[in-house]
Amino acid sequence: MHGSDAPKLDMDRMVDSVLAGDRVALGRAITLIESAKPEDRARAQSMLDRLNPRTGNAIRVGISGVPGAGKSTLIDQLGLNLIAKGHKVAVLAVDPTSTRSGGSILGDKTRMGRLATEENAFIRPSPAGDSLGGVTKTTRETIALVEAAGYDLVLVETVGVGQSEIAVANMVDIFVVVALPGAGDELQGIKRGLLELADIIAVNKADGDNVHRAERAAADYRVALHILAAGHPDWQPVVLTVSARENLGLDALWAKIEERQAELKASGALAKRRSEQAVTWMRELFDQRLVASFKDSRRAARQWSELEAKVRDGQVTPAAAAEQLAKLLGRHEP
Ligand SMILES: Nc1nc2c(ncn2[C@@H]2O[C@H](COP(=O)(O)OP(=O)(O)OP(=O)(O)O)[C@@H](O)[C@H]2O)c(=O)[nH]1
Ligand SMILES: [Mg+2]
Repeated sequence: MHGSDAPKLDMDRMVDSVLAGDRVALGRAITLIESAKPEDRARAQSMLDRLNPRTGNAIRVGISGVPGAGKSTLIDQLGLNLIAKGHKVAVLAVDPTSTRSGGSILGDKTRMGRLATEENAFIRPSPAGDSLGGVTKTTRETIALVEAAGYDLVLVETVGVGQSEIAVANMVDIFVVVALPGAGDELQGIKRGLLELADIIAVNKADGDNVHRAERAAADYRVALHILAAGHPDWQPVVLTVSARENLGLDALWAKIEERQAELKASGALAKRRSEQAVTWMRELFDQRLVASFKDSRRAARQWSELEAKVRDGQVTPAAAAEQLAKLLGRHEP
């Protein structure tokens, strides 16, 4: 065997093992796509290209909600229920704050402790210390990998307090917002922007003394959504009450998810949504690449930091600075 064949054979083996559902290979493949080294990026891209025909077969569900709403507990229980029905469940996270807050969304493994030990579950925390753009890229590519590995349900957890929920909404088929019980019109701190992304709102912790409050919160959400959804005939969000801890209402939640997915598929909306997502994704990647290669140019980098300082001091307006930088794009120099 020639030495130069080794990387190719290595890649063949990795692709075959991922397709065979080998968890170790899947873990290695994800590590490869998380890598920022240029040589790894080329290998990652060729791996993704080869796996591409075997992707797209999962139901992709985003799970968002304020901190403490019970997202992880819900994913743990729902995941177990679905594994019992014969599904293979992958759980990913989009959490660009994981280093700042000192713990990843899934770092607290106890909340998914039961699912984590299941043969047919694959849990991958958000890569630490990356920007939202970086985490988004990794998560999208990881969705493709787990689909190629035979997982038929992908759950993506994210906290609904920043931009990450929009990033997640742009990579899933169905977006679920986990809400807390509690009456009152402030709707427990959930931003309108988050509600507008929701296909399903699951008011969680509908157990013990909370049952009544959860029902009232659900009624409040129905009213709020009814108003928000006016003028959007394609958007018909539903509200359910569940208890992740007591495993109540989760079958109904799953039935809704499956029903929605089936409707989307039958009407062609799913294919449309996914191709729109692909185009948006291409644009985002291009923007990222453009900015990165621009900053790689020494002259541009120098100008960039000088102008940034001037904008900070108020010497130059942001618009004028952007205009000056854009002019550099027309010139070709290292
Ligand atoms: N009573 C009750 N408590 C619950 C339920 N689901 C979750 N909890 C509790 O709520 C707390 C937060 O649960 P998590 O699942 O970690 O919530 P999360 O939304 O994933 O939180 P972050 O990842 O920190 O944003 C924990 O103490 C859970 O035990 C439920 O259905 N009923
Ligand atoms: Mg969590």
